Amino acid sequence: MDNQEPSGMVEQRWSRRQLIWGGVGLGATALLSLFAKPDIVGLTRRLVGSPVSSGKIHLYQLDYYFIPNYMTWRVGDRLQVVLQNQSHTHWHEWTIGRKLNLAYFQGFGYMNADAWAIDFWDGVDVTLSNPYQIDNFVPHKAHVTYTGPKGPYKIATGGDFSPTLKPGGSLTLTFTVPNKPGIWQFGCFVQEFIHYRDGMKGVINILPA
Ligand SMILES: [Cu+2]
Repeated sequence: MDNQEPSGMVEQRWSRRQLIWGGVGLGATALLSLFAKPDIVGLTRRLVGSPVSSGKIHLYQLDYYFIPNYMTWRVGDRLQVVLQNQSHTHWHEWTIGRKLNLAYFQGFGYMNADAWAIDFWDGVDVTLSNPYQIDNFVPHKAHVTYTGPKGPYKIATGGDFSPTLKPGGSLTLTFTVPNKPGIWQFGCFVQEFIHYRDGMKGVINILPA
C-alpha cells in the first residue's frame, strides 16, 4: 500500500529515436525517478484528483497499514470517521500530527510521550460514539464529548490524541475539520513505532475552506 503512484507516469515505451538517445534518456529518467517522484505523485493527484471526503469516512487499520492512506479534507466540513481495526491479532491506534519526534526512532525505549511535536487534535471539538473493544483513548488537548457512559472509552493520559483499538474494535469520531490547512501525517505508533516504521501511516491534505 506504500506506493500508490501509477507506474505509467514513469515508465516509457521506447521508440527508435528514444533508443538512440537512450543513454542520455536513461540517465535523465533515473535522475527524475530519484528526485521527482514525490512531485509526480503530487501531480498525478492534482490531475486525477483525490476526492474531498465528506460525511461518513471509513478508516481501516490493518497489519501494518491504513486504508485509505491518503485523504483530502476541507476546512469547515463536518466529518464522521468510522475507525475500524480489521486486524485479528494486533492493537492499533490512530494519531494525526506534524513533525515526528525523531529521537524516538533511535532505538527502543520508553514511549510514554508525544510522537508528534504538533498534535492535530489540539483544541479540536470531537464527539466519540459507538465505542467497541477500545484498549484506551488518550484525549490529550482535544475537546471531547463522549456519547453514552465513559467506561467503554477507557480514557487514559500520556502522548498524543489517540484511540487505540483492540483487534476487531471500532470507534466513531465526529468533528468539524478545524482551520488547520495543509499536509498532516497520521500513523500508528504501537509497539515502539514498529507499526509506523512498517508502513502504518498516511497523509491528510486539508484544503482551505
Ligand atoms: Cu498499529
